[in-house]
Parts: sequence; structure tokens; C-alpha cells
Amino acid sequence: MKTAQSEEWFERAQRHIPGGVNSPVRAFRGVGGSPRFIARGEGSKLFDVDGNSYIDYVCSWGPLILGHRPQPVIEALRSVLEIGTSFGAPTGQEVELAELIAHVVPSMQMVRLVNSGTEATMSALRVARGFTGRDLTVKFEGCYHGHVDSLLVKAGSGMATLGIADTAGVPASFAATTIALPYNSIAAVEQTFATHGDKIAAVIVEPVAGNMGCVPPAPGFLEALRELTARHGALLIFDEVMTGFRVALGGAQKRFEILPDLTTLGKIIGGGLPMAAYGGRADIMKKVAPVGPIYQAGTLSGNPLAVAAGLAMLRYLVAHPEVYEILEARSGQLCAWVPPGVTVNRVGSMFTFFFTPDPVTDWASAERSDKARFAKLFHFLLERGVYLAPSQFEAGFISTAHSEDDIRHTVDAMKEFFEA
Ligand code: HOZ
Repeated sequence: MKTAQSEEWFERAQRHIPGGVNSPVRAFRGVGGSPRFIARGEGSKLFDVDGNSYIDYVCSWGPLILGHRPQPVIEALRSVLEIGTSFGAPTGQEVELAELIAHVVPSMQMVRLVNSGTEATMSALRVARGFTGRDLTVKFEGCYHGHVDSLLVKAGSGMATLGIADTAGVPASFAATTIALPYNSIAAVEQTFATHGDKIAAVIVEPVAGNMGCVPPAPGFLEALRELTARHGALLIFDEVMTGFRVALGGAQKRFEILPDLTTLGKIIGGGLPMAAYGGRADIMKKVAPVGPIYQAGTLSGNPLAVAAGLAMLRYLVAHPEVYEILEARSGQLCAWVPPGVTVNRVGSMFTFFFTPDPVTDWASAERSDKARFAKLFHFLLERGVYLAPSQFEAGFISTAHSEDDIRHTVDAMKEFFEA
């Protein structure tokens, strides 16, 4: 496989961009080697600047549930180009999108659009603090909620991949407002509420963790979070940036039938453009400015391009409920064969192959995976035209554009690796 053009771009990139990438997870640091520079995407495939093609299981880290360049989104984007890309003033489409979100995710009675998942979680946290008048947040080890200062404590995704426990640049006093507990440990949450219950503003959780690899919630875990937060006057925030419209149309809260107080959305909601949202109970959201005293704002929030893409994406998903059946079938096909010494976690079309024979239920068990062996599999598959996330601690994603042939090719390549 030729990679000279990618290597040349990477060399050049590192001169003016830290690490040569605009987000650390793209740099292949967890698997070694040089990232592929992408020329274009179509359907289930990525094409790099050297002319190689790959079956793409990253899907832009989650947004591309219909694959690359889905027709409804592309058409919506074309039509916006005729009217303008940003007005800094309200539009009817923003209202339509808020109405659609509230319809599909009923716990989000009111919604505020922002530009990234980080902005959404940062804002939701501020709202939780402003609403409760408390400062402490409970999060879970290995969960990642964007690069929000106070949430970069024992975080997953790039932090886990790079082995950065607590990032430089976050004042100790900010980090001290966060209590990080083991994912799926009801006992740890109970104990924390018993000690700090009247100071905890919110528990924020990925209802299906995707940033330490895919880790499902244990039976009863989300229910316990709901009960404990309610009992102690704290808010429950579901970070559904990854799981929203992914593990079900109504997200993890629909799949597991638990209603949080606040929800953050990102990725799929933007249809492949930068957009995210936070929202929840109306009595809480009415504390947000200009109605209430909690300030949050954004020049490009709800801009027409992202809103058009998001509306087209969500309308398609609402009109085609069979999408989730297709995703379930394809994902089941991909994960049916469990390689020796590997644990496969999957929820809907999110999956991870962990290089450990033991169950992976939290960060401690995810961390025990054999990262070197994962890196070998990663490069073996890359050479055979299969593009996994370049880290053991990320979820893979399947889109409706992935064909049975794509999956068969991937499983065959996996078998070749494990049988070699
Ligand atoms: N939230 C994404 C999945 N872990 C990563 C996106 C990024 O950090 O670039």
C-alpha cells in the first residue's frame, strides 16, 4: 500500500499544527505510524491522498450514521448556499429543529443549539450548577465529555490513549470540583452521595460509554443514578453526544427508558457539520439567559448550514425507522465472531474489540487490554483496507452505507489476523 503522499502531508503538517492534527485522537499515537490524509469519503468508504480506499468504521467519530455524503444532507446543504451561511439572528429552521428534538427526545422540553459536544457539556454543567446552587460534579473514570476544564479528570478518549491522567492547564481548584468514580459502580455512587450529597450539582454520564471503547451500562446502573440524584436534589445529565440518535432514535434514554434532567447531543445531530445541543426540563432550561441568569452564547450557534444538515439527517431518521434494524443486523454480523482472547462489547452500532479475555465493564478492565496487540490488528486491517479508530479506547461505528460485503471483508481480514 502506497503512503508517500500521506507521509509528506504529515511531515508538513507537523511544522505548523501541534502534532500535525487538529484533534489528538487523529494522530495514530496509540498505534504508531503515520495518519492517512483523507482526500474524500463516499458511502462506507474513505479515500486517502495516495488513492487507497478503506471501509470506514470511524464515521467521523460517530456523526455519519448514513455514511459519507448522504443525499438528503447534501441536498439540504446545497439549498442553504443559495440563501447565506450565517445571520447571527434567529431562523425558522432552528425552531423546527428544536421542535423535532423535543419530539424525538421528550426529556428535552427546551433545547439550546451550540457548536460542539464540548460546548454542550460545558453549558449543561453550568446550568446544573446555576440551577442547584451547588458546585460538585460526579463523573466516571474513562468517560469523556469533551475538553471541558473540570471534566478532564480521569477522562477517556485521547486522554486515555495518550496516557494523560490529568491535563496541564486546568487549575487544581477546577479539578477539585469533580469526583471521578468507577463506571457501573452503584456502591461508589451511593457512598459519594452519602458523604457529599448536599454539595453535588450533577452526575454526568455517558449512558453507554464510548470513550474507553464501548462499555454498556450494567443492569440497574442508570436506574440507580436516576434514583440517587433525584433523592439528593442533584441533576442527572446524560451525555448523549455519541449515543443520541445512534443506539436508538431517542438515544440511550429511550433504549434504557431512563429520563435524565439534562441531555447533551452532538455528532449525528449536526449531520456531519459542527453542531451540538443541550436541553432538558423546561423549569431548568428557563434559567438560561436571556430568560434566566445563567449565561451562555455563541456567534455561530444554530447557523443555517449546520441546522439544515441536522434537520435533513433527523428528518431522514424519523421517516426511516428501519435504519436501526439495518444497523443492528450489520453490527451483529460484524461482531458475531469473537476472536480468541478478545472481548467484544457492542450496543447497537457501537462496538469495540478489547484485547482481553475478561469482561470489560469499566476503565480498570478496559485498561487491562493488550494495547500492543490492538495496534498490530489496527495496522493489519489498515493494510487490507479497513479503517478502525486508531486507539483501543474508542468505539467503532457502523453506518447504513456499510454493506454485507463490507462486513464480510472485515470479518475475513480479522480471521486472517487471528489465525495467522
Ligand atoms: N469524541 C470523539 C470520540 N472519542 C473524539 C473526537 C475528537 O476528540 O476528535
